[in-house]
Amino acid sequence: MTTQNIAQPAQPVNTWLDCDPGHDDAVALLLALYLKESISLVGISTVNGNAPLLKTHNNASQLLALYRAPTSIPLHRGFAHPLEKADLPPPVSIHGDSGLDGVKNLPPINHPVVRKWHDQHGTEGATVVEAFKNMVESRLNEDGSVRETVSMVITGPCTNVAAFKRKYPELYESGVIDRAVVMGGAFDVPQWTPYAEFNIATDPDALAELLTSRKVPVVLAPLNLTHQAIFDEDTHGQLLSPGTSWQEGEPLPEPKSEFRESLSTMLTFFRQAYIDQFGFTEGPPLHDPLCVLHLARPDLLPGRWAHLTVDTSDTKRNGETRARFFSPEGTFDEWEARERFLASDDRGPVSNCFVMETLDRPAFMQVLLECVNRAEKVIANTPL
Ligand SMILES: [Ca+2]
Repeated sequence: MTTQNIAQPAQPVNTWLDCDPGHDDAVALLLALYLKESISLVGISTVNGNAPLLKTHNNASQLLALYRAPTSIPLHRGFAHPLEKADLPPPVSIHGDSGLDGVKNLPPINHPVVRKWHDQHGTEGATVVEAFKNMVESRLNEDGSVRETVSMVITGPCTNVAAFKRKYPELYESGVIDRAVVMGGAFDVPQWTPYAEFNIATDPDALAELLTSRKVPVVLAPLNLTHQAIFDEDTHGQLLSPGTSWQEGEPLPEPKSEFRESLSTMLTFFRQAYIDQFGFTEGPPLHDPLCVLHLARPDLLPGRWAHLTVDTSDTKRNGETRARFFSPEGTFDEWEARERFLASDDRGPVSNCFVMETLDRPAFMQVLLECVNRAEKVIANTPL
């Protein structure tokens, strides 16, 4: 595959990745770093979710070292607890005790490069709100006009971004943040609680906060979509050893590099967790990377504009997402649908969310494998 097969937007989309790594967050981070012609990663933050904050922040630091991320990208520590509700127990069964179990060749937490990432912005936590403030203010002109926009990608609970919106609502809606792309929610499919998907169940009040905006749409990657993003055995064979012909039923090829072994063991752990936990045998769903893919290739992820609500009641339905759809299926950028969102006001129903519904899976797998190729080259030339 050549770079021509990956989208060539006029210029890369400024992107902030707010995550809780997490095996699928790890893949999202890989795409955000290596889809350089489409994505310009301006910042990263961590949040409580797949594991407690202490661990998700460790994992992010280790992954950034593994991927040889440019140290000019800031990594901020976010919130250790949801906005209002009590902590849910982390899903140890899916991601293991560390939140990122089973990954071979991950640089250890005491490695100097990992420590540098880890301690980059102090150890106090929740400084992320001020980081978002600076990120927005630095892109506003003195007269309040917008110099450049940033898309927020949220692949864990929405706590950090919602806390920013609560403290600085004018900055959240200043026009700098053009959308909040959220992995979460589900509609009539099995989920974490009988009613709610994990990210949203963890902090429903945070998503509810984002959904009150009339200026910043939420772009949602619900389970209905992400369960189409299966990392299958054929792709796994290509990941381990590109160009090798591999037939179903044969043992997977040997990894061509330590980096490919890292990713393979990461996704093998995730695959087994899905088998053990859900009886999901066709391969693990790569939920979080679809939020990054949306920014690079919105054409691969059509959906519909909707009015989304989330249940914040003190009942068993807490965290349940419900959508009323307003548009025919199309892509996020289609003019009429965007106008429908932008023209909405207090007099009637408001489309506050674009729900992504369908994935071009083969194209996504090609994008993923291309990012692996690119990262492998950089890693080979950049000793830790
Ligand atoms: Ca996640």
